[in-house]
Amino acid sequence: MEQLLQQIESLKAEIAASVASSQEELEQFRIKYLGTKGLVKQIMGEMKNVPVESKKEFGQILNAFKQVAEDKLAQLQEALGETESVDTKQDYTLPGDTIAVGTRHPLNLVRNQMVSIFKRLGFAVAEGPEIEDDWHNFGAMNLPADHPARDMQDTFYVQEATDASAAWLLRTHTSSVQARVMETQKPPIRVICPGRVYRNETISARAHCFFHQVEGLYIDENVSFADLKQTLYFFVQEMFGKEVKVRFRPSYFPFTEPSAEMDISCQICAGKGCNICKHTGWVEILGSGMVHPKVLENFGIDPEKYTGFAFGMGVERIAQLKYQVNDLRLYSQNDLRFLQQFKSV
Ligand code: 2NM
Repeated sequence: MEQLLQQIESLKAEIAASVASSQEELEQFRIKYLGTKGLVKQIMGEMKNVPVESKKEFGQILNAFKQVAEDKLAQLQEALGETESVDTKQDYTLPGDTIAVGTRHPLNLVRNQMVSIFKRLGFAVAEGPEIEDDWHNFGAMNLPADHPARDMQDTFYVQEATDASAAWLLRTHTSSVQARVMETQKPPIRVICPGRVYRNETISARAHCFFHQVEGLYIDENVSFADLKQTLYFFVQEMFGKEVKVRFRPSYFPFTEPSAEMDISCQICAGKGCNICKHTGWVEILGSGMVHPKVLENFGIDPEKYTGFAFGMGVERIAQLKYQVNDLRLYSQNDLRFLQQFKSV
């Protein structure tokens, strides 16, 4: 009995001096003192050898001993929990977890920029269907029935017809949207039409069966070719910077007269000569002209009273010059190594 009391006292001292610097050490402490084969249980087993008159007193001593072990376990657990949480879980000075954010498609970035420049000049935005009838895509645009653009080789027909004017097709330019604007609105008209267009081309680095356009149309009294030039000059300066040089070359489109194409100084080599500009220092970026009187007449707009200019350009081309994209296919392959380079929103 005396021996047992001494053992309890020394174990209490041992418990008081115990430390646990990890969950493992804490568990070892629990097993040693409070486990099913632990010291507390072992000493409680000695109860049967204690004389009857001492049982009550010894029982109290044992309970107090067990309490000491349990209190210490709780204390060690709390201490360990606190240090652990400070180290990892609740350190508010740690940097936050990064969330993967998507990127805008380069064609959308450039399209948005183009649209916002023309909006500042007072242009409204119009959109229309990608499946069109022959009239809105070709007929109204002064493309004669035998024009090569109408050929199966160039145009995707959704539904052919013996009478060409009854055919359905994938629009080959967004002029079809401008046709719908002229059909429903009276001058003054000032719109841009961004959108996807389709042409039956073999896919390569330089050609694709679909691409994106922004076309513009401005009809009012006294709209001149000088207005056309100044509008487009403003656009490229906003798009590429004040240093950009421009030149206009005479051209031909069935829906404009006169017609012109506009070149800008090469944005890749600054005019020194490279593959993109074929060593000329100039790159073509758009077609334009004064709206053909027949086109105006098709929509009941009097060409004696009103004049207009129109232009069309490819978003892929502008994006190529801005981001040096040398293969058109990159725009539609969804390769994340390409797309993730465009971080701006
Ligand atoms: C171009 C080039 C020149 C154009 C003409 C018209 C409309 F509707 F007024 F007839 N819309 N777009 C046009 C003119 C488009 O793209 C190269």
